[in-house]
Amino acid sequence: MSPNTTSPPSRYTITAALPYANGPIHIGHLAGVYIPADIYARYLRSCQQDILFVSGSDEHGVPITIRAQQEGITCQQVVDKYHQLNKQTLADIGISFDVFSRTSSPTHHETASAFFTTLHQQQCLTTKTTNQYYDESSQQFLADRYIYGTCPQCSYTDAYGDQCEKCGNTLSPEELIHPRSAISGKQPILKPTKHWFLALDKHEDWLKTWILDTHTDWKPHVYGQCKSWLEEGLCPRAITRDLQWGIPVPLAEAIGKVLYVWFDAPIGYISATKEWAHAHDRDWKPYWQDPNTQLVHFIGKDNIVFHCLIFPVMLHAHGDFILPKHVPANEFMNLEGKKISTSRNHAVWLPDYLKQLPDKQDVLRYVLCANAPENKDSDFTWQDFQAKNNNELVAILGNFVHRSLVLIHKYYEGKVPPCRHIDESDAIVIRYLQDTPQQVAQRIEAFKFKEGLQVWMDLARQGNKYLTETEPWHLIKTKPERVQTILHLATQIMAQLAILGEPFLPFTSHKLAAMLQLDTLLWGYATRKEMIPAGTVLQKPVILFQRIETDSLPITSS
Ligand code: B3M
Ligand code: ZN
Repeated sequence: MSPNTTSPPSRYTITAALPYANGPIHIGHLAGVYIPADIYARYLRSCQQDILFVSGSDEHGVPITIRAQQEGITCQQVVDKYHQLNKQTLADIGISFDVFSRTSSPTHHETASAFFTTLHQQQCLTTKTTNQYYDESSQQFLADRYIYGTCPQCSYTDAYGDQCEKCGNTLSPEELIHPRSAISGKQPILKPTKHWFLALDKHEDWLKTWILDTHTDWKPHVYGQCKSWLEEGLCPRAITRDLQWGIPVPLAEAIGKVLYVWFDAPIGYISATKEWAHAHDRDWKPYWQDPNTQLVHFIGKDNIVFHCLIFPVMLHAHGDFILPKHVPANEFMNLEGKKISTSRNHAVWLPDYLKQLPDKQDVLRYVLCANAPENKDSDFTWQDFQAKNNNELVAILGNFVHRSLVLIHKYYEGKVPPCRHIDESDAIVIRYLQDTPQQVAQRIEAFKFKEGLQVWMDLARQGNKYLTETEPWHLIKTKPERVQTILHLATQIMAQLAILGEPFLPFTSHKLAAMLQLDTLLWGYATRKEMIPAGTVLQKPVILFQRIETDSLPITSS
């Protein structure tokens, strides 16, 4: 159901996965999470719904400590650097967060600590003592990634404690032959350590009903992954770690231990909401506690278990929180036929893109949405990027807008002509204008952004076809009244393209709206018969998209 602009607004809390602050954003993150989340948020905003779009940097966890070690700087320096960079580049590509916070913030530390304390007091946690590797020379327990050794399967000598990169075998550290510490290079000893666990097994029953019975509307791959986890049976999950970087476990007996990054990170959505509310003199609670609020998590498929099972268990066990309504996780986007890999630098990094192809934010947004990995993995290639730019954005959208504006300036000095007598070809266009807002809205509400974008682009196609078939340039002498109607309707098509295109290509929509003197991009306005009244003086056309030649394309390192 499309949000009805006359009824009171519905409330939505929209979250986008918190990017790790240990590296820049790449196109896989954008296509999988940030672009779809932004389309959804912008659309609902344009429908005047009460929405809050939150994200922030995920600043804890072992990868950050490893990056700090590699770069010879502190963990805080690592997260400061990448938090700033990611916050800036996401803003530069037009991701319209209401708040982009970070998990090192004091509010987050307090919120996550208090969350743990509540679960502990309500006896939702269990404890267990196990033997784990400990580096005596540096006096610390070693995370799996901090232990190297010989793979028992293929004898590779530099396998990690959680996986052998040579044969792909998943490992636990005790299986490694000749384990060594990545910190000192020495052989670690096994030492007992106590940890706190979230008893997922106790929540299996309601999770099964909640997901398998009431969320049959989730995407098949999301539902399928949940189903297989649930069928395998859930076990208690450790939510504490022996690590020096993170949020200290708020218990006297847990000195030197921190909360597991995947425990604190999703709470980051709540902390960010609190910070936003504080800054805007609003109440954070309705966004997380009012059962009428729709909580929607945008994530990549590797995060499904955390957002569909573990975080809901945390919220439910804590009490007072709503659970996610939708988790429209995406699959992965590959690059030139190969998996994106940050360690092998096989990626298109957002800061590089913005530098090398300035002012082409919407081209990237268009290509990533048109090719989004919504239900299966997809592939990004520079050739396809170029083709979509030249054959669709330039040849269809840009061309239609340019032709229409040039004709209006040529024949009417830029003044929108009135609509006169309507014949069959005009009636087709009018019907198209009546249908399209609802057609695009339905796709966006069903998280079918790719299809929504296509329906939108079809409107520009329809506009081109209309001009080509009616040939106003041949009628101007003989049937000037026909030309008035045609260019009046072409103007309305442009206006609708601006309004309905805003969630997808916001930079372009604003440029187009300026040319049309259109001062609102509210969705409801697109259903008006006359979005741009006759007599409005339009600006001279500016070029919306430039052709991209092969030699100006960046080469992907691989
Ligand atoms: N930091 C991002 C990732 O897995 C991870 C998401 C946290 S969302 C609470 O790539
Ligand atoms: Zn191996």
